[in-house]
Amino acid sequence: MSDTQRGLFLSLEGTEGAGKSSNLAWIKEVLDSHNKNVLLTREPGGTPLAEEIRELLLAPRKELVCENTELLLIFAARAQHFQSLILPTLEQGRWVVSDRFTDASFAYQGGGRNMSFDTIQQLETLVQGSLRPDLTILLDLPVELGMQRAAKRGALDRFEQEDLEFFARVREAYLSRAEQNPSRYAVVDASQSLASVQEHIRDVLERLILS
Ligand code: Z5A
Repeated sequence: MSDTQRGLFLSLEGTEGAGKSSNLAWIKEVLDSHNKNVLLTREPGGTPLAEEIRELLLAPRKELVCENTELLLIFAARAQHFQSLILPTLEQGRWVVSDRFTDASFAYQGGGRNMSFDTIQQLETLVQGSLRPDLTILLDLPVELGMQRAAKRGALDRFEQEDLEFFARVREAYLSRAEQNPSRYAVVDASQSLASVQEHIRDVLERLILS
């Protein structure tokens, strides 16, 4: 199927407490109101096997998780998600909105863990070929504010236990990817009220639909 027949692929990204969960349903609501047939999904996860890998990845554990192990588990989950859900859905002409995708690997493993961006890029090509999201919405906010918001949620997973410097590197990596890919990225100021954030997201989506 040619790219013009397939549905559009959107990803939603952000650092800790940026409000992805709070805005995902809103994105679907806006797209539904424009009669787009949308599948919401998430990473890591999205299929039964990939959700099992998610649990392995997020569970706090005594054993130190090696960086390569983490990266390969993330891409193993992504390979399953991409081949068995994302690609077939796009090929049916439906839209897919994923709560995180490969930009998160560049930001968390590349930025946060200081892993090689080249290695991540090789895995990206192995798993996705040349397919990239058509639009990536980055919810951006100061790390301290995001951590304050996230702290209200209770028990912390393995990533949420990282320190402020880790999340500062993650944010920097996201912003630098946005700068490198200005036509794909829409950066939304997530420090604003939820209503303002949603208004901005609606504008971004309506511009995409009308383009
Ligand atoms: N990870 C990775 O390392 N590499 C990868 O390639 C991928 C993922 C794909 C799980 O991701 C972890 O996987 C993630 C990176 C890693 N770890 N971290 N951190 P996840 O996306 O499932 O988990 P998450 O980052 O914790 O996201 P989340 O649960 O969707 O939460 P959120 O984006 O941080 O936002 P929220 O729960 O919607 O909002 C947090 C609180 O703020 C909540 O109380 C809201 O009511 C409040 N909120 C939200 N927006 C506002 C505004 N605008 N004003 C005031 N208050 C607000």
